[in-house]
Amino acid sequence: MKTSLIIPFKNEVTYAKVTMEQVYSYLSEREIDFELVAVDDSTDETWEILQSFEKTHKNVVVVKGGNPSGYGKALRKGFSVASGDILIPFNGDFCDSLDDVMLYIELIEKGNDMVFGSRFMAESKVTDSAVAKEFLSQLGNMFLQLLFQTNCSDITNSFKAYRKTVLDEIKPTADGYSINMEMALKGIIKKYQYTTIPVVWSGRKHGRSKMSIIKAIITYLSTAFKIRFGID
Ligand SMILES: Nc1nc2c(ncn2[C@@H]2O[C@H](COP(=O)(O)OP(=O)(O)OP(=O)(O)O)[C@@H](O)[C@H]2O)c(=O)[nH]1
Ligand SMILES: [Mg+2]
Repeated sequence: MKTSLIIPFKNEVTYAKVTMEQVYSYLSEREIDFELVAVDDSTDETWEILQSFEKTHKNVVVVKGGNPSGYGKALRKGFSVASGDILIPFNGDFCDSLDDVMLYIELIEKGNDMVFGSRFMAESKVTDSAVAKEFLSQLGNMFLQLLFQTNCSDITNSFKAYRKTVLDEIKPTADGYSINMEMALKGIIKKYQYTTIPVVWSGRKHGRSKMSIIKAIITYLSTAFKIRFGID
């Protein structure tokens, strides 16, 4: 099966080259059938870095996101141009693990429709996280577990794998970060086969977060209730 990694970038001038190079060489060395889809909404030099990477590498697609920009819009744009059978959002600030990408691919190939990575399992390895943000995230995810009766302890994590056919059926609509929970929760409700594994996650070391916590909490809560009670 071919795997597309969808990598969103917004003003990640310190990460763009490093992330693309490391992901590309890791997957090439393992002879994975893959493509990298970078979706950019930057006002710094990130776009130029990505374009020059695209010119010198096979199986790399670099596209612009939406106007106005949004994380969810960027992922949807990436999904729409991706040619893989497995779609994996992978953060441009390189907080996710490539070894976990390999596990995701294996688990989808073994028959799962979706694979969720959790930062909150006993075997998860989380470093450099902002304590307050991690606490709120864990609390919010416990609430989601109860509301949706799922054993996934990290619904809001972006780093998951989906069969393309699942996302074609779900047709996510969120423009912001809540797209991650939208896809997972709608997939759970539609009874797709999924499994959750502990992941290795390390927080941003350069640049700035693009997420506003207050805005995210409000959007996450309203998205969760709408999905739970079928309001569209
Ligand atoms: N294309 C695009 N990418 C975005 C947008 N918003 C965020 N991103 C990227 O999505 C990824 C995740 O965003 P982050 O800002 O790291 O969010 P976060 O992980 O919650 O915040 P940190 O903990 O500070 O890393 C990064 O690679 C961003 O550059 C957007 O509107 N458009
Ligand atoms: Mg980040």
